[in-house]
Amino acid sequence: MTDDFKRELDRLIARRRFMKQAGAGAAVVAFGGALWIVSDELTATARAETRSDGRPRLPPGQHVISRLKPMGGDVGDPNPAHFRLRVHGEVEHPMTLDFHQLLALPRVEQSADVHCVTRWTALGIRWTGVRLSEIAKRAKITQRARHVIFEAAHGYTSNIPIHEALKPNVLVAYRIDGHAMPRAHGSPVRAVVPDRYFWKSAKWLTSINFTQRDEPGYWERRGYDNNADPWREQRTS
Ligand SMILES: Nc1nc2c(c(=O)[nH]1)N[C@H]1C(S)=C(S)[C@@H](COP(=O)(O)O)O[C@H]1N2
Ligand SMILES: [Mo]
Repeated sequence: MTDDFKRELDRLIARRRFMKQAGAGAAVVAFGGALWIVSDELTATARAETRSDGRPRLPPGQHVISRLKPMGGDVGDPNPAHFRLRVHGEVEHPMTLDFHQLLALPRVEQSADVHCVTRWTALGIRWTGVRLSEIAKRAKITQRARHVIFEAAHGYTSNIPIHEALKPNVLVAYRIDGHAMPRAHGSPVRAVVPDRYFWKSAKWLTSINFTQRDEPGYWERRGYDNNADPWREQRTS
């Protein structure tokens, strides 16, 4: 089986599973020639669930869809052989990792929900990658590091405070749901910050800058909220 075929098969199986849980209140939406399912029942269920931090699983104003939707952006070079990740700024050991060096770092596989500011949420996406905290430890961030700026292809950036960046659920990810990162979702490597709206999760990641001062990113300079906490509905500023 080719990778594409396996991916398509997994997608069909996942859709079937989602359809079974979605119940009567399911609607099918077409987007760019593909299908997504929106489920009132799964939305209600996720709203009733409680996370370990006491928050409801589903942030206010969100509805559950069957899987990630590619949201576009200025696509970067997907070739892992060309990949370099520069780690710089407030670090004692600046470094540049190629794809193999990134893969050699302690790997975690964990599922996380994704909340897009356009009001869809995808539950339980399985991400594989390296914790940002692991990279911070290896680069030896200094006491002055207060913010993380993700830098991506064609000048896209996003910013998060250091306490958010060092949470164990924040990843530099290279696989989604057991498959290599698809091009539309940031191949070969993207950031994943599950507890912020998804625009903070820079795709086609090229560098990580630890800074003393905050540097509002691409969307933050265009009217989106600097903090972007979905549970406080920090959508626009
Ligand atoms: N490099 C880069 N990363 C990016 C973007 C972008 O335009 N360029 N868009 C952001 C926005 S607005 C969203 S909603 C998510 C979408 O990720 P997805 O396409 O995997 O769903 O990626 C974020 N990361
Ligand atoms: Mo977005």
